Amino acid sequence: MSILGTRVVRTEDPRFLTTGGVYTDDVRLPGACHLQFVRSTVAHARIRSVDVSDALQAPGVIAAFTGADLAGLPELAPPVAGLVNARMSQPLLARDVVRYVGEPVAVVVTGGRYQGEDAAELVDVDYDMLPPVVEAAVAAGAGEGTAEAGEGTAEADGLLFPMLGSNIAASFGDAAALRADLFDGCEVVVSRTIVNQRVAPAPMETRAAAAAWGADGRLTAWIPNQGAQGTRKSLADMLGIDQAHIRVITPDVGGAFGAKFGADPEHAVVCWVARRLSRPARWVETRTENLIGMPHGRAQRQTVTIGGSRDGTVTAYRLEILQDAGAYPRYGAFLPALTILMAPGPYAIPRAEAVAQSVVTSTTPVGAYRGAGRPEATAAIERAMDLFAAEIGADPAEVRRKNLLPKFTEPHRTAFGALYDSGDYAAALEVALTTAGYEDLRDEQAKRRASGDVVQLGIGLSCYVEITGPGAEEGGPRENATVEVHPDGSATILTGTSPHGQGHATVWAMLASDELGIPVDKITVKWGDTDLIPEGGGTGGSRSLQQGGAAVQQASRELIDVARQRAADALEANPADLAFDAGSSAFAVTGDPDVSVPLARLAERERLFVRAVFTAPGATFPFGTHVAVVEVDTETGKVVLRRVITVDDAGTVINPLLAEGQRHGGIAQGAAQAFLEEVVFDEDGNPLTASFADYPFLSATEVPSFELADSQTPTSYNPLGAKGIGEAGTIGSTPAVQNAVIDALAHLGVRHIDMPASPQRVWQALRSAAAEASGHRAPPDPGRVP
Ligand code: MCN
Repeated sequence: MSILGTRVVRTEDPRFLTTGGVYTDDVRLPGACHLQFVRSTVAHARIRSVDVSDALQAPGVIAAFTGADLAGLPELAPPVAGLVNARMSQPLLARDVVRYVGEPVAVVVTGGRYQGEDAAELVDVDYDMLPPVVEAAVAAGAGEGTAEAGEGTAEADGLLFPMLGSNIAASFGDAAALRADLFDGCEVVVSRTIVNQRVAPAPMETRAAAAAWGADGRLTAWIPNQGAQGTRKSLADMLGIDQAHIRVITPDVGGAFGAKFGADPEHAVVCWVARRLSRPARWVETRTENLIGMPHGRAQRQTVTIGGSRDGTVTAYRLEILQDAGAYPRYGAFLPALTILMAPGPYAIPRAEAVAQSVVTSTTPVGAYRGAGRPEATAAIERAMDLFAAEIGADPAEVRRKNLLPKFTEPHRTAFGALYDSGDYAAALEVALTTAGYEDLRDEQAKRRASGDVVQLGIGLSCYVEITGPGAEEGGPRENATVEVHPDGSATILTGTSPHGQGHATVWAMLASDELGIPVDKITVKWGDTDLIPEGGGTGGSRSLQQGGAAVQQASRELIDVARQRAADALEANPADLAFDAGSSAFAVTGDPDVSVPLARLAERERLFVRAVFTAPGATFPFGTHVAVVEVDTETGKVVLRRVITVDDAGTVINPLLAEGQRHGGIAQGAAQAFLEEVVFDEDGNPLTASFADYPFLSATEVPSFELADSQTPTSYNPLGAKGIGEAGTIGSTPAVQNAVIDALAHLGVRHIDMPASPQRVWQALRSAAAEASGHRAPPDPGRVP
């Protein structure tokens, strides 16, 4: 009987729960020196000088380096060449100009671990202040007509890279070509600018690195990452050396959430220092450094316009995006491309268009963060659907029901070029509503409204479709796996994916076990060592099971083919007369089961392994519906999340325990964006959320037990029938919770509250609505302080 689809418990956990993991900071590296970065304390300034002479006298200091020392090294180039302005690259240590608070300016190297913090204080950086550009909208407008701006004047105009004449890092679509007649014929048109705020990935393990150069001139770098092979490439690019000279090892990773792909300038500096000083070097950042230095997520301002008829049919939708890319374009600058791709979501909207601009600002760079571009698309369309429903006085569930794409089993091409593989969006909505007891919830809400209860009930919906496993590889996205059977009856799997909480060691073993009949606990899964596994796409975009898992299955099947020939030789039989029985993990002659040979025995004389590459025809499109139920105190503005009910259809589920764990984590993370988390800068570009005292994140006490309904619509894009589940939670839950908060207050005239729906924002929205109802203007919003 197959173990696929069963709740096999994580084989990873006994180690984590007993001896604990081995994180980068735990890697033993005798004689290593320690790095402490000196970071910019101002958002935008020209560097007049950096004086490290006092720091060099401090106890334990071995060396100190500035941007000038690294002048010969390449810079960190923006990703996605051709789409993002390649000239907005980041020097490994700032040279002439700093562009955000936290930017590495110098590095102090010490023998003892904690000596660097004091020594770094002694580094004297003389800044010539330049005006910071904190707001993306201001950044977008700066530099118009100053293409040939002279030195100094352009900076005064608010340009981060004056020689480029503009802060625009990337543009998607042509804003000038937006159709003037898009909303013609609509009975109702609603438009609103909404904020998908900047959030911090805040992994439990901050960024770190350890590096040592061998006598052979090769570098070994231990870095927590989402794909050793991608990290090796980033390091090679920044250090200006060939990838063959680098070995990247991935120790245990304490959370990544999209933010540990590739490598950051700090990682490259650690490697450079180790070479320069001819001794191992290591670095681990503090929580504050992490909150201001690790690329943030989201950071979009969206203008949604939605139009249709009073019967609830949506006929036109427009999405205009302003992406804050932060000081140096990272993946954040490119993410609007994914937002646009998924703009219409699961709906059949006859006319839809979307455009975006990414701009640089004097703030921490923005990167990929769980969902990366897709949660922003869902948030926009789901808020728009509710705005439209409110305008026509319709039930939000009814409006969605009316506009969802009908069930399809053949791929469906959207107007934005996405090829949805399979979907039944209406079924997901109905299952979610039934599981939630939607009608009863509406009754309860009506009662509370009628009685004027101080605590009102809100019900929020979010229907989504997302893209998982996208890839630009020619021929289709792919991943490799090697499966080897050993003579002692155990097996080893090498994978190009890089789990950091997703449980691949368990599931990859399940997939091989299912084919080979070797027990899960006798299968070891290895990843994250570029010498052992030179190629691999890593873990991100919820690609791992559908490509990496499929490769494991494929390699296992091909291994049986290889073994069959050896079994035929051993048994002196015709290969075609042999049957492999996974139950006993042995080949036997058909009709004569006593003539058999165990699989493991076939590995005795010669190694028995197969490396396979699985290539997918394309990305897959998981979908679902989330329902959130909140209580909102209308006197204090406090939001309490009461229930979250979700349908997350990721095709065939291989291990429900792990898939549910992924949903739980994602839902919590997404909900936190809706009512809690926000990275805030003041008008000078100073980060105000630089510690966990100021940057709140969700704990188990703020969330209810999640109610997960099952739904599995297999995809034909891989033999497993699986789509990705790793990001679904963050995509569905955020708009559901936000919509629920607003829904609780809809009868009081509230139409929108930007995230996070903090007590202050909720209270302010109630006050504005009350003032509007009584014909008075509300006093101005006291500000976007969380
Ligand atoms: N799975 C399954 N059946 C399916 C789909 C998935 O059983 N139909 C299982 C898989 O076998 C795997 C897990 O669910 O064990 C997730 O698989 P998949 O959806 O392929 O996603 P990835 O493994 O590629 O994970 C990436 C995704 C992303 S992009 C982010 S960001 C993220 C996330 O996973 N960051 C995480 N989950 C995280 N979980 C933890 N603990 N920490 C992070 O940093």
